[in-house]
Amino acid sequence: MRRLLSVLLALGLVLSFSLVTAVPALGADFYVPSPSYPTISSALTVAGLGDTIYVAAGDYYEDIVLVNGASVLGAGADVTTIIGSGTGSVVTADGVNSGTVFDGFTITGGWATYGGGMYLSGSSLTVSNCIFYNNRATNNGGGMRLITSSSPVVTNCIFDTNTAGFFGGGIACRTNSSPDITNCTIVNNTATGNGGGGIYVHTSSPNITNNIIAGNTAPSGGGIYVFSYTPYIDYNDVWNNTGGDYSGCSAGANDISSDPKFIVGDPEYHLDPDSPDFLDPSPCIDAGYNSAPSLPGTDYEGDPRVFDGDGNGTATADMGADEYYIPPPPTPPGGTVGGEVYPVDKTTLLLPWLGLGLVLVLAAGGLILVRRAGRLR
Ligand SMILES: [Ca+2]
Ligand SMILES: [Ca+2]
Repeated sequence: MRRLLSVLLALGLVLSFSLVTAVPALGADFYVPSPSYPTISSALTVAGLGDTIYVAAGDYYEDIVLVNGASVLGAGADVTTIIGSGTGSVVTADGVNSGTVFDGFTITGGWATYGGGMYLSGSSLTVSNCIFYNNRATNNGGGMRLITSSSPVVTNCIFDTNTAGFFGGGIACRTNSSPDITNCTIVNNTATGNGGGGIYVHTSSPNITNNIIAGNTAPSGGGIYVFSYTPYIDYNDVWNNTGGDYSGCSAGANDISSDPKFIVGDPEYHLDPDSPDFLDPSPCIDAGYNSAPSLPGTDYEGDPRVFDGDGNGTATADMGADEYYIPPPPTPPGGTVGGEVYPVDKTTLLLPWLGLGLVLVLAAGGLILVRRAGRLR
């Protein structure tokens, strides 16, 4: 009887183990492209809560629909591009909650009535380190449109050369959508029909902090256009927007309006430090707010944020997607350099002496043998 019980118990254990292993693990990783998942969309059809889709560098010709809880991570906006079909939004998020991350892509080629690059409805995910370039909306939200209580974190993103027929060339926030728009570079976007070349706000209260909003165009409020509500606006550089920098709102107490001095011809809008003399650096270096809502811990290329870019001894966040960063000099090999003591690699120092010691021991041993041999003769 006892033996029978043991067998049954063992069988039960095997069965329960089989059942456990048959269920896909929560938090699975998917890789695109791969034989099973050649496109991002093919991975999104099976991914769910807690999963992560890793997308390798390359160009992907598709429109994608995000799913709640499945993060989609590109290899970086400079090498991973989603090129939309031109018949709708490139990226759609409907009911995608916080905890979901969309990061590291260039989004281009979108053409939709609303939200050419990205369309968010009731979605509050994190959108970070992305470039929205050359997307179009015939109505509003050329780069991105948010509606129905969408309050995502939008950080370290570049909105460049997106257009809308009416409102919000770069971003349109509507119907209780209150995102944190922090450390973004919003440039050269256009709203042709009405307001908000850079950002359009309607019945929403976004936090707009540490951004560069420059060179955008609209008939009214070329930089930021607010139809109603009072968004939090501070520590931005809002400059040279055709149709006015602000409409329906005022500049934040710490906003500036100066040429951000990007490195000329750089599509990723790095801030020019005017090195090596630093006489006329970008005014956005160390001009941001360290307590900005959802301040990212790095910039869009992975440089640490916050960094003391002006060398005054106080580390302060920059405005825009780039943080000006000087990597530390490589650590020299052990020893004393220029009066500063660096950590000494004891092994490197001891090795030559060990070698010399071995030679001496062998020489002494040889000498003894020769002497002994001499005595024996
Ligand atoms: Ca800084
Ligand atoms: Ca940087």
